Amino acid sequence: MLHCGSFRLDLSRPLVMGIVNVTPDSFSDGGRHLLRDAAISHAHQLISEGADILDIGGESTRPGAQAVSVQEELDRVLPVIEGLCDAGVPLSVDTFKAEVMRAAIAAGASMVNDINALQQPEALAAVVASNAAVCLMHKQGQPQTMQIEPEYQDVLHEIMEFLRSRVGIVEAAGIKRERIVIDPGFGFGKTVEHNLILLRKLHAFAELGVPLLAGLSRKSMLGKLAGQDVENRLSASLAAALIAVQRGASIVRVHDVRPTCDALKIWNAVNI
Ligand code: 9MG
Repeated sequence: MLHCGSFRLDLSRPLVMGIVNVTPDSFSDGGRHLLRDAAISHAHQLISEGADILDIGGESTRPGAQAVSVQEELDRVLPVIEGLCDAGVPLSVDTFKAEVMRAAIAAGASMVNDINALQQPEALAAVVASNAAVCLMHKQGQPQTMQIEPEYQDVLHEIMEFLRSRVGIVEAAGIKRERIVIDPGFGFGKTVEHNLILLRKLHAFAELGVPLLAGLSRKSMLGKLAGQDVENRLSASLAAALIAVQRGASIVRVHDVRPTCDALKIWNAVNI
């Protein structure tokens, strides 16, 4: 069971985390209210398609994406979280900023998805002071530059040791294991070959004793491998999600919820 605020998520079957990007480029440039309304209606659509968790983010972390201020991020995500807090599924806030974590949790978020693994000052304290779950993700470098020649001696070992250390620190600070999820951070400071090694060896992360989340949906590695632009990566994303689940992922973070749920129904029928 994952303890996620007042929710208890049964991990005996793989869960689907639906992505809700509250960024002007993702929905509309038509102003704050339109952005909020579009994000909320997209979120309801993802719930009707079978999403178990929604991941709501106000700052893109794609390579080269523009950084946004704390206030701008708050203005984007809080109205969406407030509008969805009775939607019946746990809401995760995708942020690495402590101020945004605190406000999002107060508004109803029950999980923090931190690409920075709670390393920013105050981020750890913000989650400790709550009953929210946390996803600790690995990345090398910063989103603006992380894809410029990422380097590892042993990518699997380095990422496992980073996550082992973060789980230890976070647990020692008072966040129980039941609230912790780990994520190798596909595409965050990794070449296609690094990502493939991680996906091939994903089973190894089970050793850390906490659930694993995998985010591969529409990522550029899939584009490179399948020879498809971002609009045409559904098949590759489904293949990647199934491989991740087959190799131990408990949660897959995806854009395309309905097709992923359908694919997982087949997986479940065979495996559960
Ligand atoms: C925000 N975000 C983008 N990609 C991600 C991934 O692979 N994992 C997690 N946890 N968050 C992600």
